[in-house]
Amino acid sequence: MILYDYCRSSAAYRVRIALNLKQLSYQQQSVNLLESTHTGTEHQQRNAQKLVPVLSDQGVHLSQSLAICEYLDEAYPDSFQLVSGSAVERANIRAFAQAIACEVHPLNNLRVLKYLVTQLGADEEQKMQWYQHWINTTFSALEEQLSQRSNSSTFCFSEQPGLAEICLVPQIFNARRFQVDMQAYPLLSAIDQQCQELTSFAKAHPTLQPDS
Ligand SMILES: N[C@@H](CCC(=O)N[C@@H](CS)C(=O)NCC(=O)O)C(=O)O
Repeated sequence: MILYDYCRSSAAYRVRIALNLKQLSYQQQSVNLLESTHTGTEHQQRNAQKLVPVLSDQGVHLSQSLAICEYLDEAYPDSFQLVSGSAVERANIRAFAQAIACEVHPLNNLRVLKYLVTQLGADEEQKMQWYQHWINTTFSALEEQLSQRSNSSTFCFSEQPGLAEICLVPQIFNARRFQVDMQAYPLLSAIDQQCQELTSFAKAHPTLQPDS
């Protein structure tokens, strides 16, 4: 497998964690977002959306990090399952993951931030305000959701991490980069801390990637 990756891409970070949790070996090929390598024709042929990550497996290019994670569970069912439990538990895991991947991340993506600055004239402070606003909106809801759990499991929903933490940990990394006060989110922070202690998460950290 080849992962077309970029160290600080949170969507690619998700897939690195997923591959590590499933103990699937992969090569990494860097697509440098800061040098706009993702907008070139070579990467466009892998993904018409010109985004990372792309996973190449069995001669096919797969895009969209959540679809890739679900693919990995389906194509490699004998390895660790990223979405597991009853139908209700699986729906809860997917909902948590999507709250981050579909509600926060698209609003704070590089191209959106660039558009705010270059087309709409936002300054650095306004860009930061925008970023923090959308993180805080969803993190407040997720913190509240976790505080209402009937059991206080180590991870979001159980004693093992999965798709929910795969989305949460990279988003917290980004939140810290953009100076979001994570003290407001003790439950999310505690889960992040637990994840950092696991090799699968630690190895996927942006600072440890070949292109970092
Ligand atoms: N929903 C997509 C998001 C992919 C995405 O937005 N990737 C970002 C990096 S985290 C990217 O390639 N950004 C390039 C840009 O904004 O120009 C996924 O989950 O894979």
